Amino acid sequence: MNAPTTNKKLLDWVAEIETMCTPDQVVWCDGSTEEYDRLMAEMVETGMAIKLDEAKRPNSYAFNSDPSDVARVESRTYIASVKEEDAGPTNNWIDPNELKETMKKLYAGCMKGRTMYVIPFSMGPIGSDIAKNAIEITDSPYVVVNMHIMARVSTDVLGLIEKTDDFIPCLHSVGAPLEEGQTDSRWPCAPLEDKYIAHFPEENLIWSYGSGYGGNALLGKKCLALRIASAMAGREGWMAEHMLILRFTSPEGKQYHIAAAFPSACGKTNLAMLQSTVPGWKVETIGDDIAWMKPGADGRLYAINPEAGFFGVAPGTSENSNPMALASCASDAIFTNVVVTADKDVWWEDMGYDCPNGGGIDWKNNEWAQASGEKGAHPNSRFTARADHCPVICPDWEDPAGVPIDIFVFGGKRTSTVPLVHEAFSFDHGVFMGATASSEPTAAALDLGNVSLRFDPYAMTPFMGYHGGDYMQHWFDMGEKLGDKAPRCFYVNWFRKTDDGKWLWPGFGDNSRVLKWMCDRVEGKVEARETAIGLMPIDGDLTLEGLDIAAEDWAELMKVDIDGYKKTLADMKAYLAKFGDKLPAKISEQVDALEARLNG
Ligand code: O2Y
Ligand code: MN
Repeated sequence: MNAPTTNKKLLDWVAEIETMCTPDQVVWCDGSTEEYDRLMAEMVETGMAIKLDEAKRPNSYAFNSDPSDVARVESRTYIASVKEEDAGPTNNWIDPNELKETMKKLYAGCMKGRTMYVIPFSMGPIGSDIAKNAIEITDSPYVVVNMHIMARVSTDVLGLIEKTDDFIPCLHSVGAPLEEGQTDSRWPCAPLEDKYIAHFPEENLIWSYGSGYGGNALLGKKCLALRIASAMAGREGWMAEHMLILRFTSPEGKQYHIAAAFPSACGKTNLAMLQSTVPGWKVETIGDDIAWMKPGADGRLYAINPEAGFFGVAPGTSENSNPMALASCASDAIFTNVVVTADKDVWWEDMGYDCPNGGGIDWKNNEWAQASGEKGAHPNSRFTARADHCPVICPDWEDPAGVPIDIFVFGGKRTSTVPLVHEAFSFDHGVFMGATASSEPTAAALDLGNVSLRFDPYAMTPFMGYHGGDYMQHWFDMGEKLGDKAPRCFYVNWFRKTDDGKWLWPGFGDNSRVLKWMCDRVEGKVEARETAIGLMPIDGDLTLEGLDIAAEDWAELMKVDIDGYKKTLADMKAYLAKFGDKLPAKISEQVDALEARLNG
């Protein structure tokens, strides 16, 4: 196909990659339904995709990855800033020239026997002030179809690139060239030691090699919308955060916009689509994973969701936990590493019912029986669903101006110590709460090893595109810029357990009770009690009506565990020391203040 652009910068880059990677052909993508259907048909033909039953799951497909390629690989993810000190202690660093030399050797001829797709896409509504235009080059048709759902793939983006001469180049290869006559594997990828997920923040450039999975390969998501965007935002005075965005509307019609940061697989998608149990209050979804936020003309902070779809964790998604996510993937969806049932539908663990017919084809592409006790779906298996298929999508989710944020929520998965909810004394205290958020690790990262507690500033540890200390300082700077219009900050923990392992808080829809208390605080409708860690609900203000919670369980959820916090404080100090002299003085002041309060 003739290139559908005359932009020299883009044509030169595509030609340079073609010369290096030597694909059999180059295809410029247009984001059309015809293109999606054609690629799916080709992948069904080669056996990479399974077409699901049209009556049960219209226009939907399942894929199984290679067992070695099932999640983001943090150990192979690099921030290749010019100076090592600019990558900071949370990132792997290699000198950019050295990394490019290494990767160029891998890229040489890597698309032999394959098609090179050129995907024009926008993160954020096309043409929005805060959106970014980008091009992903990939040799994976699976990536193309997922990008169709997760980003805005369109030739309109090429029109904007013609005008602005500006785009973010993202290069991806599965790293598995095909020799003449060689049959392709079902899920081509490279061994771990050849995988590189590389970011060059000073050049706004992404190079990914060797993995076809999720965040490693759909480069608009974690690579662009978080790692590269956070570096851009730090330079330009805006924010790119690992946050869901929701609208919470009161019975009187007052809207509150909440942005919440939780580490991977801690229930962001569930919270974003929550069904409120507080009478008259409703949640509408704006985004489930990433927020881009800029101060608006009125001095408030406005947020957009740069994505167009959800790449949600399948296991645990059920009519009970998240009916809206299930509805989002009822049709036009892609499933990766789930069970394909005998009647060609999908199933995963904790879907709320047993696998129909007792089994199917598991994520490793083998016959599988649920009775075997083995997991049928990979714990990090995913659905890719269109955001506009979510029944509770907010009517303004694509407003290019974004929505004004009232509340920031931080949190993590802590089975002990951290109470259900507390509020920051000030925005700076909130920045500290975000910087010292901690969680017990999950399945979304392949290679964290045996870690019991992970400090995870702003849930951004794997996604900060520059030094974490500078990143924290950027939060303080944003607070200064926003002044009294800065969002109010809260910290939640939905995951407390009793000593015998029982959940203390019902979670899911009942989390709306906690959100309602936050809104009441913003409105000045309720007072709070001052504790060593922050402001907490006065009994009776956080409605428990209709809930069957024992008084001692509620007391436990509302308790400030001073000894537990003293231990966390010691771990926190050791963690913060990693940021060296880049640790903002305001963080140290907050540590001292917390220590004094805990000892007071
Ligand atoms: O394992 C992957 O590649 C997906 S990771 C992911 C996907 C959607 C939303 N968030 C995440 C994450 O790791 O935070
Ligand atoms: Mn995420």
